[in-house]
Amino acid sequence: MLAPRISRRSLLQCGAAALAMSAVPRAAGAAPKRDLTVETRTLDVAGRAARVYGITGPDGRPGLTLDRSQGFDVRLTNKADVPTIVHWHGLTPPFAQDGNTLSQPPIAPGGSMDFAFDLPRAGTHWMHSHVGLQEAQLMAAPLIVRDGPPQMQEVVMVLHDFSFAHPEEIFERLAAGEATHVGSGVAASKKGMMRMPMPGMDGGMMAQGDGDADGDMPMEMDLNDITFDAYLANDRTLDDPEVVPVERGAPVRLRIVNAAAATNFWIDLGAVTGRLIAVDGMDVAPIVGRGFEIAIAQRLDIVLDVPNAATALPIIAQREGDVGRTGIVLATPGGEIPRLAQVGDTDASPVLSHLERRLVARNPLEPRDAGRAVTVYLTGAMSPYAWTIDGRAFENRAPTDIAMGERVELTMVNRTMMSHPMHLHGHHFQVVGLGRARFAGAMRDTVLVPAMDSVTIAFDASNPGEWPLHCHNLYHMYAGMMTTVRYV
Ligand SMILES: [Cu+2]
Repeated sequence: MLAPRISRRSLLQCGAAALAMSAVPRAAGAAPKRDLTVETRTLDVAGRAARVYGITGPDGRPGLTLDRSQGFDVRLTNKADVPTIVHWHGLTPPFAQDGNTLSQPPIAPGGSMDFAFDLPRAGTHWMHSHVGLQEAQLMAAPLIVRDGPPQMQEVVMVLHDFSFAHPEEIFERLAAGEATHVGSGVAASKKGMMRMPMPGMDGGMMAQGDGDADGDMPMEMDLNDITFDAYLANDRTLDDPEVVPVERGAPVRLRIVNAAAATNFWIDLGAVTGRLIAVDGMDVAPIVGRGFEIAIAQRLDIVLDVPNAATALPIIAQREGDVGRTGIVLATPGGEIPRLAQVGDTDASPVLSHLERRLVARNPLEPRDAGRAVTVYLTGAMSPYAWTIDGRAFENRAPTDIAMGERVELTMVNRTMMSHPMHLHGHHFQVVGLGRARFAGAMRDTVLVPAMDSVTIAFDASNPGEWPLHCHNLYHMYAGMMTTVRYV
């Protein structure tokens, strides 16, 4: 870690930030308290019953849709058979309400916990268990924050990877070094070439990727250390997808959440072109295309113009390095719903963060010199199955200490042969570097650090706590790939 360099200016800003925080009135309470319930449910996955979890909102639907002005005023009740805590992924609450295992104790079965904090901005977010491997059993749901009435029809699409094998069993088999695919659960890793174009996906998008701009030689990387039995969109497989009625000749806002435990996807809009307008709930200058990458835990907001015709528009998500896919269908009145195969014709290419350099935040960080620069190394391997940060598992972590008010630049250097979707709790950060390239990119909360590559993020330390920084591949996190960034 570099020694901190704190300028007088950043000290002044620190004081101003503290004042501003205490002066903001809390809007929560403007609307009635919302009930959220964690429960177990039975899901039909391709004709077979599966016992999974769910998080249900006051209207009986998964998750919550809120207006920013209402604040976050929620009672979370645990009706599942296991202790749990739910993290509000994409929101930046005070530390004690973040819903991670450091910020508060788990809620016992039958218990409940209240949350109340402001919602400073709108966005497509989600919620998920932060205990053990519960998220892999679908303890996750959308968390949509609007700013006023919707401008157009909105469709939420939540992606999952699903196995009939219990996630603990999958993890044990990974840890035991099992590398053959037996029934469901664990498979030998797929190899993919880094810096490779994306066949079958939108050429216009990939043509402007970073290519070999870093001068990197093409090399083999590991993809997908787990094979799943099914990929779900809004809990359904492609043989019986959700069909969403949409108006002909009108725009639709797709809010896509990658809630998968261990899968990066490519979104394929098929015949229509979309405009990507937000990533991780944070607005970006629109990017036009038909294929978009979405790493684990990330979100994409895409506006589509539905043709003025009787039509059906499949929105497909295909797993990187694999043929497995899922999706939903948008259909206008009279549109004929096509039969959709659950596998694509060819493996989708690796997700390599090509999109990242093209993204420009609508509301970037204020220009300011970083008062502190920190580097962490993403370490570990599939065999033996050990994923760490700076060579340390979470229980032996070395927290990164920063100071309130600082602009921090955090560089994550990936020394492994897999990509890692890295999530920092409690903050939105700006992506400012990928490999050797510097740029002013998107505001995000989760960024994919490609294999043997690096990503630099910048953020302002304005929300004190000991904030988890972890890989959002759930099995990597469970193996120990988590540390913290802390300040008071
Ligand atoms: Cu990882």
